[in-house]
Amino acid sequence: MKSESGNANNIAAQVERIVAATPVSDIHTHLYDPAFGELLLWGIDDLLVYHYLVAEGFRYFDIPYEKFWILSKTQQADLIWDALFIQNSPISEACRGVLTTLNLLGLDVRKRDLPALRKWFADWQVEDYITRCMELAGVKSICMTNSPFDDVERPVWEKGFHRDGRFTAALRIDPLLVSWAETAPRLEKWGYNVNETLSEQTIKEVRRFLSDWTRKIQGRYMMVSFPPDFDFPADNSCAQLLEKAVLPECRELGIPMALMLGVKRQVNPGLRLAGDGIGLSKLSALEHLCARFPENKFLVTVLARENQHELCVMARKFRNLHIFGCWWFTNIPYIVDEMTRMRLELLGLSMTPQHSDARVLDQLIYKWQHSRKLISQVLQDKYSDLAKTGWEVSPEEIQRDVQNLFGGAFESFEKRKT
Ligand code: FIX
Ligand code: ZN
Repeated sequence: MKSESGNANNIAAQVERIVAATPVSDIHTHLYDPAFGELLLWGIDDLLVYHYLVAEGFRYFDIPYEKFWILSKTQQADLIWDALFIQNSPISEACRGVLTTLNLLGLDVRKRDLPALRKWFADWQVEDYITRCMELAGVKSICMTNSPFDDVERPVWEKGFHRDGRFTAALRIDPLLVSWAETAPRLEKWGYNVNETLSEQTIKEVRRFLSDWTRKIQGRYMMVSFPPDFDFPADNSCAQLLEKAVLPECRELGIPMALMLGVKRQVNPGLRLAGDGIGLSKLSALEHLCARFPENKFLVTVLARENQHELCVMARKFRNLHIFGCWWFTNIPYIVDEMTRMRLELLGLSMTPQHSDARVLDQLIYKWQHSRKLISQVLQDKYSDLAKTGWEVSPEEIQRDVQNLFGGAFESFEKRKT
């Protein structure tokens, strides 16, 4: 007969093996199909100038912001490398991530030799490198963030291209909801008969815009990020457009609406992309949306740690709410561990614990390596708690559960009729 600790070791090893080997669908990234050319970032310099590292670099730099921004990418990367890896040990999650990535790519990080790293990357072709990164990260599909409001991205869609089947799309509509006054004239220019007042005609045309673009990109969901003060219901264009155009169109197309709540854009504009902050969201707005639109599906992540518990409880009340990912400032081991435990304890397996939010292809490697380790540890604890009651999970059951966490639960949510 096996001892109790022998069984526990066995389960732990099985969970570790299964979590490491199960491919994941990454449901939110800022990566692009290679057809978008320069928009797909990769390589050591892009890893180093990631906005997470820019923000950390400025804790040490003493040059003015503008002096940094006029430097070339290589020069910026040199400064960040020196401040965050050479002058100080690279302990932060974003720094450690660069090293995990390099290490798993088979590079010797001990040498601290940036020119040699650059040489190694220069030998890759992007198509091969995508395959290598996805293999190492165990990622089977990458959902992009696609904005018709991006002047570099839009023409690529308009011209058309042969899709890489590993990349799926999501329609990002922040400007439409967050700054309607500036966005209306753009829609008008693109042939939609709208004006600033939200007349019936305008609503109809906004819906046509959403439908055209969702179909063009084959969007899996529409998405928006909102500041902490987002409210619903409310007497403003954002709430009106959401209620009258966006949600009805999501219903019509049968796709979820993703809400990313709690980002305070540009609290420090000098930092550019690195200058966004955080605030506590008013989740009663989400509660109203879930209750009032049971036929809409909401895919939600919140930025503030202090909002996480309330969000989990809300997902217990509304099955049209699917929570996902440890977004941005919460994607650090300390908080991922806490959030993953809390979500599993409150929701079981009916959620998607992580997305990568990768902006640079190679980041898939570290983001998934780090997340897998944490998710595996939490699952091991949970299954071993079950084992204490006599309930033993089989490898097939573990596999099923992990598949759900790594994209299966999200797919069921997508398919579910409301
Ligand atoms: O709004 C978003 O999708 C955010 O993830 C980004 O805007 C943010 O800059 C980011 O990269 C966070 O990880
Ligand atoms: Zn994002």
